[in-house]
Amino acid sequence: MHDQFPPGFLWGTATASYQIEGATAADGRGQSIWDRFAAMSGKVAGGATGDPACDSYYRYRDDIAIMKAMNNNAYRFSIAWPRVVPDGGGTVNGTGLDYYDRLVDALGDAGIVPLVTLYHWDLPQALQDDGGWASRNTIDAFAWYTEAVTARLGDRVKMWATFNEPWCVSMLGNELGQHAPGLQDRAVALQVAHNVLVAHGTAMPIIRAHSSNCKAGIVLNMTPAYPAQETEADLRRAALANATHNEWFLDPVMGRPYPQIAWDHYGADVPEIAAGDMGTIHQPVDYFALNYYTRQVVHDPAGGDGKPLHRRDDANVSDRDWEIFPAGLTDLLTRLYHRHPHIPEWYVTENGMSLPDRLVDGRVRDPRRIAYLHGHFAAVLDLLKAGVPMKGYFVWSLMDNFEWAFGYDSRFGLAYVDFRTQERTLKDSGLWYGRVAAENRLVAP
Ligand code: IFM
Repeated sequence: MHDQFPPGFLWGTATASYQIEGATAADGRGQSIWDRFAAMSGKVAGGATGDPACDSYYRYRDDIAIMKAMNNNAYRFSIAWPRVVPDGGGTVNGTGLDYYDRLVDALGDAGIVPLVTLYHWDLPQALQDDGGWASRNTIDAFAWYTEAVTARLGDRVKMWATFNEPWCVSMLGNELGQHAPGLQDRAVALQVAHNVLVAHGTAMPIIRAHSSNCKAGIVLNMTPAYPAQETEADLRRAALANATHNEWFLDPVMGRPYPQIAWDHYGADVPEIAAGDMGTIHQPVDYFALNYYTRQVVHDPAGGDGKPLHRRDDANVSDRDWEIFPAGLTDLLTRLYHRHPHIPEWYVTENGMSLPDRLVDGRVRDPRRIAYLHGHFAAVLDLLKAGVPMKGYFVWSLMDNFEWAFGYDSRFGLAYVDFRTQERTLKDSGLWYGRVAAENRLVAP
């Protein structure tokens, strides 16, 4: 049937440790760069921090109950490095690992496949004090941490991602200063980006050594750039935006050099590349994992009215001002699949919409989120028709959580969280998603 997904399709949600766990001082956890950053005045809306977030360190069974209520068969979460190696590179904290042991076992009991991300932004502060990702010592520390995690969980976890969204790790945190560690230095940001990719390549064989027959890869966030007009200037601008935001991270993973147009654009800020780095980065991946939310529409300010356009004025947008554009998902993955047809499995590892949800009489009506997801699931059906081997979809997010610099004001969850009581309530979108997952087909909104 045309609205049916293939048997075995993974339907899940995604979260990240700092965004949901809380318990930032429990059981020997060390400080992360997000603890430090959030404590600084003016960095996070409302002065919010990741404590207690959704208190998932203690309430993970409630979280799994929500997954079950949505008939999910998969869950993507991340591990907090400072729980496992509190000072980044030294002693492994077995008690911190115990938490993930319990979580993985409970997911197994519930019949839910875990996809574990090793790094979703909570770098141990001790490593940042030593230069952070701009220092190559952090690559070694990441290898050590990967070893500890995969040796403990590799028998049960068979899907691994090294990093979530290296663009955010490097550029948002070190060039734009909007995320931890809050630096504004392009040269540092580009060195961070390079070292993160080297750390990815270094970690891949370690994962495989401890987790036989696993699937391993990296999660990239891509925001495809479209020219505002088909002028030469706008087309060039779009090519540059695609190169800096998307291809800079994908190309080396796929064995290509950094895109020349971006390399030229960055001039003296380009990273130092040690002998052998590009080979290290280029490890075979078992899947392609894309986080897709929106597109960017770019315009050369010199070629028109003098202002850069980030979206069309008439665009349909979320409360974060992100244009809703499911066709971008189809365009992007079709193009990428033709370029990398050897990759056997393709996933959307994040997609979702922030809305100013309200709980009224025990119910959250969020038809716009349902329409958003419906549009993007339909895009996946189009991809399947076009022959792209789509294998699963992880909605961002399981529940409302700590949305980084936006604190708790930006709600992405399929479950509403009352942050005063920690009560979780499935939104209309979560109920609808439960039907999609149960029937494995695109249910009408
Ligand atoms: O909340 C984030 C997540 O941590 C990474 N991807 C985008 C989400 C929404 O902003």
